[in-house]
Amino acid sequence: MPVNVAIVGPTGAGKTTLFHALTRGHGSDGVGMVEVPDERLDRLAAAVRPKRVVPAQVRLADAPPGSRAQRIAAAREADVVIKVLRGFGPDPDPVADLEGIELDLAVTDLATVERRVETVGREVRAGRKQHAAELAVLERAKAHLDQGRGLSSLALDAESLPHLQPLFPVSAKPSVVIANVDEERLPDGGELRERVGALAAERGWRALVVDARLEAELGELDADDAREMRETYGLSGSGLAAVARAVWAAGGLITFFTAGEPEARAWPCESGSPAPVAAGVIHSDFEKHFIRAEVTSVDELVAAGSMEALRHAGRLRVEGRDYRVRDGDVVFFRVGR
Ligand SMILES: Nc1nc2c(ncn2[C@@H]2O[C@H](COP(=O)(O)OP(=O)(O)OP(=O)(O)O)[C@@H](O)[C@H]2O)c(=O)[nH]1
Ligand SMILES: [Mg+2]
Repeated sequence: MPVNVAIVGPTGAGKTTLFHALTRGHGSDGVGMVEVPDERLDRLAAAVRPKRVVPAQVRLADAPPGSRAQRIAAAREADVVIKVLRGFGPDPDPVADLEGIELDLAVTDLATVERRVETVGREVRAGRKQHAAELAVLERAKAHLDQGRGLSSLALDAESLPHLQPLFPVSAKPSVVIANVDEERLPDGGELRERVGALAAERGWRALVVDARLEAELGELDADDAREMRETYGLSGSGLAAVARAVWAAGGLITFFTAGEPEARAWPCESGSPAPVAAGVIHSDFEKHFIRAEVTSVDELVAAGSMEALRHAGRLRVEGRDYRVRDGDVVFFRVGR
């Protein structure tokens, strides 16, 4: 299952421009794959010299044209939402843009929460007191949403959270905020970045300043020309790479690697997954037929040159089904048939 990412934002904020830049023009019908750059994979590949190198990918959906309901549905299905704000053109007000998106999503969640309040309220009035705590949490959420505020800024403790999660609130989705600026505001977006950054931080989100149109153009150049061009704008790295990494982090994913002769590859995995579940990311049969995992780190593998060399030296750790795969592990899964 790839990680699903949806782009939302006001009309003309540059959503489609960013979509094309991130998918390098390969997206069709508003859906495309985005590679997540990872220097560890680059180092692995340089050491192992496999035939193919496959970075982790996320599936990106552009905001569909047409109805609001469709756009909300796309955001609801996503694991991570990219919120694009207009920071170019006449009178840009990215803070208002972000508040506008938030209001839109809050209104959606309000409808869901209100229906739930009615149902649970009936239960409580009928004397089923075990629902009282749930009702209290729902009422708090409702009051918060009523002010046009999304649920990501509502502080909830570990006991309250489970009462809202089954409603899949779209205003609480992990998000990455992109202030899409024009060239004059590069490299850092100035005070615009500060205001957007503060608002995003209150909600637990990362905010990035990107010139989507420039990034799309840079994507057409070869690496050296792109670097030179970036330097003239004071940019230190690819804005698109930064977006991909921020999405990855927002999704709460860790990365493990496989490194064989045909292929070195980065794989996504939910933090805390047991080894058989991680194996299942590669192939569903691998979970069922899992025998053991042979594990090392990127640094050890780079030093040794191959999994084989480590195996011969007896330096691969052997782990069983209770092992929880960690970020940066390089794994060889032994599977039966
Ligand atoms: N100056 C500048 N213009 C941009 C930038 N990003 C997008 N644009 C322009 O803004 C216009 C709208 O961009 P789109 O990418 O189509 O915006 P959108 O958010 O997809 O718009 P809708 O799908 O209609 O809601 C286009 O003319 C873009 O070329 C940018 O970073 N700087
Ligand atoms: Mg568009």
